[in-house]
Amino acid sequence: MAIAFDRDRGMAMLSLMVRSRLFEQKVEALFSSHEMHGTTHLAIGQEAVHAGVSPALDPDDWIVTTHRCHGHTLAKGSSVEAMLAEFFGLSNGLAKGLGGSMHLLDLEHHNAGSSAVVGSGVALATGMALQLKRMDSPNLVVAFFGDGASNRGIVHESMNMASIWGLPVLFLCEHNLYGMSSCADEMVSVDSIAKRGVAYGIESRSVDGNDVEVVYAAVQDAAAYIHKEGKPYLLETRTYRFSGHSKNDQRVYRTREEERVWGQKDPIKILRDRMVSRGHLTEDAYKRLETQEQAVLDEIAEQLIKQRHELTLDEAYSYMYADGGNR
Ligand SMILES: Cc1ncc(C[n+]2csc(CCOP(=O)(O)OP(=O)(O)O)c2C)c(N)n1
Repeated sequence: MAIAFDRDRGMAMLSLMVRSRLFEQKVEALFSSHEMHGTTHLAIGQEAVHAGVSPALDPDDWIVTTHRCHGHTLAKGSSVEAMLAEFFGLSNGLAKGLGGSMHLLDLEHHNAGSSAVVGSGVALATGMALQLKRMDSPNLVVAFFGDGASNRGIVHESMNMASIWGLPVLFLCEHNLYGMSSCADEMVSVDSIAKRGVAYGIESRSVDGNDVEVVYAAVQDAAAYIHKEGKPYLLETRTYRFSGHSKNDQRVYRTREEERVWGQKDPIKILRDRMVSRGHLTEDAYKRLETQEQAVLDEIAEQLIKQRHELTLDEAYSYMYADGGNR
């Protein structure tokens, strides 16, 4: 069952989704203009999943994200500045500039980070949930993963263990139809990844991942189940990444028509239109919101560009080892 956000919650969620979209568009522009280096994975189009998960949970619940982690990290409370600083390789970045776009972690905000090894975060989250249970903690861990990752052995092993040990894990599948260039229809043995929960005795459900009110309510229901039953839960969110898999992806494996159809289900547009029809927002107020978010983002990026410098090996060692690497 979806819930209807009141005006304040709706504005908070819309702001978060717009910030996430503009952040990623900015990152894309900075990579294209070679202001930023390395690679990046954008989740433009998947903002309703990001906004619908962490804000629906207790701030002390943990998340373990994926290589496509910008939106999850913003939604968990990290600052735009600390994230962008990380992308620029600066020591005030979330991983002291050593990780870049794919390795964001923020322990202060209960974000245990992400890894480039697809599916590996699910095992980390399951281990964390075991420790939370041993500590009698009231909190849970969200294990984000994609449709592609759902085929990995480590994900299946983690679900089995979480089930037999009754661990507080919310397995959160972000089904965006593709794993790199592979369409899930050809790569996943079931038409809904939620069905895989049955094999492990895990309660599961599939919901519209482009509707933030639906995701938010489903996450709250899942958390209530985890706490009441002392068991994990698998939630599949069906969505679509408008962007390519990573930098320079020309998206030759799918049609522009498919993109157009999904474009009509833009998660930001869905919430915006709903708020306008409820009398909670005007078109002008929406434009002001976008303009303000863009101005803040541009200002932060401009300041950070001025701070850029080459990280020396000595600096890197001093961040990585307590004794500076003893070199
Ligand atoms: C263990 C492992 N195998 C393969 C890759 C290469 N790889 C990077 S992203 C990706 C696709 C992952 O798809 P999915 O889990 O659906 O997440 P999405 O990229 O759609 O968010 C693959 C295969 C990797 N990084 N790690």
